[in-house]
Amino acid sequence: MKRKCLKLLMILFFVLIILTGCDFAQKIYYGIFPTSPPNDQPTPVVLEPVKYEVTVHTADVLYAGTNADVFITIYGSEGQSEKFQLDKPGYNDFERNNTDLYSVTTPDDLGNLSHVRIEHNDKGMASGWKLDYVNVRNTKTDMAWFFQCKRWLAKDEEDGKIQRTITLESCK
Ligand SMILES: [Ca+2]
Repeated sequence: MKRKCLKLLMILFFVLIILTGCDFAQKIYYGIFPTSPPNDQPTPVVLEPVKYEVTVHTADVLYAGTNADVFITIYGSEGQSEKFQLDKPGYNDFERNNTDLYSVTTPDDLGNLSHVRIEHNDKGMASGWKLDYVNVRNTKTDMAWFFQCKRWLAKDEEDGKIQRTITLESCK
């Protein structure tokens, strides 16, 4: 009985010292009763969706417009987007000398953009398309990247390609 009391008193004594913030007592206490090991589980990745504003300008030359379906994939230092179709329902997209605005959302920020891949599916009559430029703006940071092309995406023009990879310096 006496021993139990003594133990209890000692514990109370330590608790009191700890509560009063004595370093030495805390060291002894944690020496006897080590705290649980640190939680080494990785912190979960928090995704922050980012909306990109995509501006597409079709060149001002004869037959530059297209009725084919147009797609874009955006590449950056932090990853790439899915392949988005650029289409406004009930609107005739990609006509000669038109500037068309689209909005796409990625699950996370793509970082510093390096290039875009733009392509169409050759659908419809005279589907060749002459693309002037694509501008992509991160609406969260307001950073923008200008991708100049000034080339045909047409099976019967230039090299016959209907997809182009546009960097900040070239359109291939
Ligand atoms: Ca449309």
